[in-house]
Amino acid sequence: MRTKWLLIGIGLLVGVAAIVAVACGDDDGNGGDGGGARELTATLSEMEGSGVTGTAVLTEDDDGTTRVVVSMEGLSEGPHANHIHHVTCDAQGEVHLTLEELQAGADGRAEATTTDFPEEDPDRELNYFAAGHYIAVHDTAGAVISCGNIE
Ligand SMILES: [Cu+2]
Repeated sequence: MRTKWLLIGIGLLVGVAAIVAVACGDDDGNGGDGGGARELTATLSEMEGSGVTGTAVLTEDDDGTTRVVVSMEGLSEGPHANHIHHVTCDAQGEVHLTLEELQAGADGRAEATTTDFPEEDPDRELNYFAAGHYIAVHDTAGAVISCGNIE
């Protein structure tokens, strides 16, 4: 009988230790600045086997608006539209903002930086994009060939 209770006690201790370990590992990586996020990222994955992948980094510009740098590879040569959309890649919401066009060279790579958020856009601060937005890159027909949620 004593052995049984001892085993239950050890089991409880191991369980509590596991919960504490998980809780302490929950670091969102945004740093301890106490304000909002200072950098957001999106990892863009290929859609429909396009082979197009990349990253987007959103940071706060000096004037308080958002700077968006999109870097892609695997693109067909030429221009590619890309946007910040509402909601998520799975939900495929409407366009919030058209980003600077990506111009892919023969190597399929392209990078575009957007800094000029329109004055009339009330939602141009970095924190606005911290939840519920994604970046989509399109082919010339408008189909989404790469997508990543901003987080
Ligand atoms: Cu789009």
